[in-house]
Amino acid sequence: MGGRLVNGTWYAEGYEPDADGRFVRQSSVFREWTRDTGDARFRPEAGRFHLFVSLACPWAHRTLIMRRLRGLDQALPVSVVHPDMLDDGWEFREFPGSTDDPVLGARYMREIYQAADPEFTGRVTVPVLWDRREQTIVNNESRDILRMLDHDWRALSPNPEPDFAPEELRDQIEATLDAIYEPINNGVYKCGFAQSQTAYEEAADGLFGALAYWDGKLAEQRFLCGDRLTEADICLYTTLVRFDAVYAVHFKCSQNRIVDYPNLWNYLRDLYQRPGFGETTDLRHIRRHYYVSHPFINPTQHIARMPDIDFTASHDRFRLPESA
Ligand SMILES: N[C@@H](CCC(=O)N[C@@H](CS)C(=O)NCC(=O)O)C(=O)O
Repeated sequence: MGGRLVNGTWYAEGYEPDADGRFVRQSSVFREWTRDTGDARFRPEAGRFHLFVSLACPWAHRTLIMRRLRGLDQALPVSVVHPDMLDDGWEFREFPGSTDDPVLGARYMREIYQAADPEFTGRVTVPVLWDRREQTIVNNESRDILRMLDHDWRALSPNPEPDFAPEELRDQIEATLDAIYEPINNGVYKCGFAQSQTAYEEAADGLFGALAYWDGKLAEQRFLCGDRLTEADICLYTTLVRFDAVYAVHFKCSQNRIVDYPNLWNYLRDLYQRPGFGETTDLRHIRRHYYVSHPFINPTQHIARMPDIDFTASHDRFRLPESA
């Protein structure tokens, strides 16, 4: 469930829908940028910055994939919150795969926001990119952090290539990121958190319409933007890999499962089996987080069984061309 800081004070509270019962996601507030130029305020440097994530969260997961693809594990340390997000919001507490906070020694993620801005108003979300030098949050928007790690951290990266948002595909990548965001990435939440039947139907129509569209596209091309793996694939992956285990049940995204879409399902296995993807996917954190953290939609907090699906099974995507 989580809560909200109001002028720096914490209140446990759920999500306020719009007048028609629709889930409304707040916009990210910290939007500074790390730049690799001599005069930059936030210049990438090994050990200066710190990434706060949840392994359950699809937004944070995007940044973990790029961090791994760029081999930034040493240069950009990470802290992982406990999967439960209840009245105190995200916490640093013992759980397999979770860590403490070596930066501020915080017990709660909200302390990181309070340290950045004692008067902060808003929800306490992950991912967060923290600057140890200025003791502040640089950015808490996954799409920005993904782009920064892709483009602005190359000098620190043992694998600076390929570019996952190359100039010649940039407009198409931005358009694709926008196209999948509302109906799919945010759409699963809009299904799950809808507070009226109409709001739910609207979200489900958008979601399953978009899944059918991309399943059709992926019949003829290996990736969302053609024959190159891009940031758009990373952003779709983190929703798809959670879908059958969680969203189909917990968020009532029940019309079809991903395994029912031949191209999406093969595409998902293709991505899972690449470096950076499967290895950053923690279904234990994912399943525990969702089923436990939203008692208003799952009051028993029981964790539904893992469906019998195998992300490591062979796939048919090699039939489609891929360029590096
Ligand atoms: N627009 C943000 C969204 C991040 C976000 O909403 N993260 C969720 C976890 S999946 C969160 O921390 N929610 C806490 C809350 O809403 O209280 C991004 O993409 O980084």
